[in-house]
Amino acid sequence: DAERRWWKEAVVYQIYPRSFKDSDGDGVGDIPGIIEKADYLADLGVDCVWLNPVYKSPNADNGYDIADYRAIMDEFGTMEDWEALRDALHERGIKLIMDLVVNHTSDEHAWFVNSRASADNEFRDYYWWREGRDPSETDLDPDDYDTPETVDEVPPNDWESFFGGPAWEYDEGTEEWYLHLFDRKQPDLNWETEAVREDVFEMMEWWLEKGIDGFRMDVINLISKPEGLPDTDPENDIETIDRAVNGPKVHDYLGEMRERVLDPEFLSVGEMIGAPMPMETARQYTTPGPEGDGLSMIFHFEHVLIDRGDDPLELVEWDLPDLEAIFDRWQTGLADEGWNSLYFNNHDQPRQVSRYGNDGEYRRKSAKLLATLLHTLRGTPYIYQGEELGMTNYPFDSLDDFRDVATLNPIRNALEAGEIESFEEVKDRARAMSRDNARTPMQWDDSEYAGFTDPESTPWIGVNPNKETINVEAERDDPGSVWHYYRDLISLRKEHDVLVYGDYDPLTPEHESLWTYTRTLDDDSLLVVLNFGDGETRFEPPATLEGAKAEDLISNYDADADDVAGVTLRPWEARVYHIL
Ligand code: TEU
Repeated sequence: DAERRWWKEAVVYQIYPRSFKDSDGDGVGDIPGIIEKADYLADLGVDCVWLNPVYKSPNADNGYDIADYRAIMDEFGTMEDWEALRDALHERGIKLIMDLVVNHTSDEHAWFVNSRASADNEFRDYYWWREGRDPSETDLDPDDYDTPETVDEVPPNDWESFFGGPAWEYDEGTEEWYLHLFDRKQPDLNWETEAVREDVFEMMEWWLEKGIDGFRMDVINLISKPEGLPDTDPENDIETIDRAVNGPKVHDYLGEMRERVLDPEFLSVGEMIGAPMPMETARQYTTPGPEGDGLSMIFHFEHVLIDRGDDPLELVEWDLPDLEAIFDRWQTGLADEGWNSLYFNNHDQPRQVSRYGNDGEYRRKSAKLLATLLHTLRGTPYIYQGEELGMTNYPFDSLDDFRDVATLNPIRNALEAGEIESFEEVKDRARAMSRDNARTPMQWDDSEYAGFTDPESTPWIGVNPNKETINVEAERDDPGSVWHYYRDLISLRKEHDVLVYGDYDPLTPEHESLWTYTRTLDDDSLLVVLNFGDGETRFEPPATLEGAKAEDLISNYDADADDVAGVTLRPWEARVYHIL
């Protein structure tokens, strides 16, 4: 049996402070706003909060561009506010993990300001500075880059930023280029430099001493870059992402971090972009030290890339067996070593009910089915703010409605390059995939700005008009709501060890609308039956369970079976049987 850990038993609630609750009427959420809602979190029953970045930042990427790791962003409050939040959560028995963004900093961080000041200062090697190349030695065209006219060179390699455009920026002061895998205002730190690692570890210790319970580590599998920074190789399908992920020294760096600052009692969850990831690599990241890197768990991307193509504006079709196969691979792959995280939503993903469910007629049913899945698989469930209300995607109508660089940059580039003529051409796709879907304000009530901010102010991004019906107040008043269902699921995990530690065995992996499985721990076993779709589906239990005495643990329809028998499932029906 797996070793017991609080973070295996926990349900984590993710807060995107900019969009959670504004306490001072400037249209931007803040830390005092979160404190006002601490009782809300306790009522829901969550065990831990993951706070998106609240550090000092010019906000080129909403706080993922950090200018000072030990200061709080003015818009969000002060360090005293942060300490009060920590205490408010801890007093309610809720742990707190912070976002650790150390693949890159802001270009306004003192390290980078110093680094770019001259070619020979002690901070130069904190970042990736390289000379440009002679265009004749490459396939690259100098006209594609933002350099002064007199500079006839192309970047050190052909990598592209994940937000569109080149991953290198020319610096006129020192006539070299710096690497930025994300926005140009997010230069990549050079982890080969020992002082960088030292500074990062000290900063982590500083926060841990302030009493936090762990970290969510932003794109942590990007910190080691491949030797020589080789070009991509499109002929062999090797793109920037393939060059950049899981580099040769990533396990060394994480091993050092584990020895220096991590402790198995902390929740450490590494965000690992790129997919698919070899299961061997996943196990190495999540196996306790010294055999493994000692992270508690990782966020992989396979299931959230299921509808994405190679082009940033391409959406592709998928079906249930594809989705289940991804989860089955991870459930099986980390069954004996490592641990899974379970999520469909976060601040980078469209709303789950609009993407994997049905946000029309079956919004509530499908929201509950998806919740049932994530809370009954083996791993630690993550709830993203508003998910517990069944919040949906936003009806974006024009380019002006978006705020996110990851949506805006590729569309602007495509318009500029003449690849598309108008926004209308990509509107449906942008609507379906934009990260801004997750970032519209939390819907607390049905008032003008959903109780997120003062009616006199202007929220930084639009409030979803469906706040009229989808909001905390309405959900809490209705015992049949999505909110109550989440609360029930969270408390079930506390009552049934099998939900946390039990083995997972899929029963219908090829079925186009059924996803069914058992969870088993010693003599205790559960049967989970999910009908993924708007139609009815017949479920016949396997011979081993046929006729077994059972009780319904939870369901999104009225169900009261006393044994396991064939049943016609209604649209988006989810049932969890406890086998007696
Ligand atoms: O995201 C990593 C990341 O690359 C994707 O989730 C990204 O949002 C997507 O590919 C763009 O379409 C992390 C953070 O979660 C994200 O908010 C930051 O923007 C990013 O790192 C850079 O720090």
